[in-house]
Amino acid sequence: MTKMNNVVGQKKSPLYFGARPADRLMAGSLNIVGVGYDGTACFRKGAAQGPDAIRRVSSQLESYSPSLDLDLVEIPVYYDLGNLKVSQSDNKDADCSKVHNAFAGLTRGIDLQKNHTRLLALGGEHSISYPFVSKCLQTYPYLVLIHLDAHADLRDGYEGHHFSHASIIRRCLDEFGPYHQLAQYGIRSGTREEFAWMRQEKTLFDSFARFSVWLHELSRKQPLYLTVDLDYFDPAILPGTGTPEADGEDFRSFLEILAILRSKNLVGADVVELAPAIDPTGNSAIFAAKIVRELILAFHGNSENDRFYEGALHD
Ligand SMILES: [Mn+2]
Repeated sequence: MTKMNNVVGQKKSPLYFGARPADRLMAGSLNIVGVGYDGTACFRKGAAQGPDAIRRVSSQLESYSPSLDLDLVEIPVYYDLGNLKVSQSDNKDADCSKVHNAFAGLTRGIDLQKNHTRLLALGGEHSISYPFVSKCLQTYPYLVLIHLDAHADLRDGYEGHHFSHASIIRRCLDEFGPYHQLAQYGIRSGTREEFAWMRQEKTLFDSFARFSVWLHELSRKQPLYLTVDLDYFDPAILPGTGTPEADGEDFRSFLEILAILRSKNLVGADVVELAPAIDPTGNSAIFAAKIVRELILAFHGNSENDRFYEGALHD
């Protein structure tokens, strides 16, 4: 059993560059929360070390993004709460429940929408997205879940685990209300049934051109949650993931997506499945830290957003 540090203040976890430490969710701000869990990873483990590997190299990056023309040192204060307390045992469903309970403790009584309190989760395997997405689905009846991944993740459980990293999107769909939407891009691996479902439900974009047009046409008020499984990227450029799939996306497509999302209403995001030890060059962790930088900046890319928050749309 591996014990991780509890949220905040742990001395062992470094902070993401520029973030202030916090021991609770900070209202009205972006809150980074790590979840170093990889209990259901079926092929190659190591994602438990993802959050701190990202933090450790983050200070080596430039704080300025030429793509977004934004700088980490110029945006409003953002916080890093450290890692949720997790455990890994033979009872994986119980371990996942502990992650969910730890997250529930962190967010109990918090109305994310009220002050536009935003979440950025660092995995960990993809199953850790569930409590974050679920909270945002509960908070925003019109949330759109945008899923960048090599894998469909639509199985109803995998290898006997209800909350497997291979079932994460299916688990999120369980929580969908009548107005929630799913949009998937980058998916190039899954079962015949998963692909049939995506075609039938029209959740999968198979061309970047169509995906970017769809993103552009989203209302600026529409609440969006972006889940980024790092195996979305070609394993030639980001080999440090547990289940790599050939023929992936490049960094450019991600930058173009964020260039659109910065002017939208991003309320939550996660970056998951970095398994740093699989890439002994260390490049994957640096790549992931840069992705996190772009995301932090994209959360702050629309200074006009504030005027939307008070009146809260759609409800
Ligand atoms: Mn994946």
